[in-house]
Amino acid sequence: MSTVRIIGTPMDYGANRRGVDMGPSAIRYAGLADELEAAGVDPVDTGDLLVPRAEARDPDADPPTRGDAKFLREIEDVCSRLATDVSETLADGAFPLVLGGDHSVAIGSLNGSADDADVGVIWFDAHADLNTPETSPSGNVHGMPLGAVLGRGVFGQLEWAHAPGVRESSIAYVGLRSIDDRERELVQESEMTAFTMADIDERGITAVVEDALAVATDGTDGVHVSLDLDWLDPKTAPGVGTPVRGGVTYREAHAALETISDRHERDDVVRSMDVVEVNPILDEANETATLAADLTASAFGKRIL
Ligand code: B3U
Ligand code: MN
Ligand code: MN
Repeated sequence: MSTVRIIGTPMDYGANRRGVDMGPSAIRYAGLADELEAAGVDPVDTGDLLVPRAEARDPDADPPTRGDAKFLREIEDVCSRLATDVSETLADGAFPLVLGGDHSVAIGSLNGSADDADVGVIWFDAHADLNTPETSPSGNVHGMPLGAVLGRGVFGQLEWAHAPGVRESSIAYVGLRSIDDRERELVQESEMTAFTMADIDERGITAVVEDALAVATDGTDGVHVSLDLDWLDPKTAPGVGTPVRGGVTYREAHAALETISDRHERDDVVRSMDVVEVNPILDEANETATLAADLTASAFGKRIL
């Protein structure tokens, strides 16, 4: 039985409002470990990474190049430690499952996963998360994790952020529907593959995810799956920081993650995963965290029969 190491990262420094720091607790409370056992894997919870309190921060401490990314120093601190945990988990032969936190935690998980490997990425998200401090309209780092790992803009000088083992051509977005104007150009000019909600409408979720898997596995040592809960429609997942209408349904989301686990069962392709942006403060009866736990179980092979 494979071991899945759960690494909680209760950080909300990259988000525009508080609450996603409670995501790891909410997902655990929703029964993640039991769900994973039902999926046939052995979950080992290593607890939460220590995230420094915002009050402890010196607002003048950031060098000027970081001025347009809020809390970058704190995010560096957390993501550097997370990267170490993820790469050590892989070295131990276990599977790192990172619970966010806002999506900036993916800078840490991808740096860890791609520490010693070429890693493809499947990015389930309403957003492209490709900004840099230079292009961001908000300064929120949760809109920048892919810009960071690709070393775009100022991130090219930040070793903790840039992950050379992640190549643009090995990244596939699934379900994009909210992109800034500047970001749209960046996506179009890039070598990334972008499947929007329109592609899902037209071709069906399974065909789209199979194509995304083809992109992320081609010439790589494995795939990192990044699941932002705002990928789903807010009717299904109301407890997220930045809801955007028109997302995937409950059934489409399960079908997507089942497609991933079917492929994984055949070829052992998935090496790491994060589940991010669950905000229990904005939720109803922990619905979104429960969904996050269910979807994660589907990704690890839980089936109805
Ligand atoms: N693209 C916008 C909004 C955003 C990105 N990711 C989330 N929101 N969750 C930005 O601020 O970069
Ligand atoms: Mn995101
Ligand atoms: Mn998002």
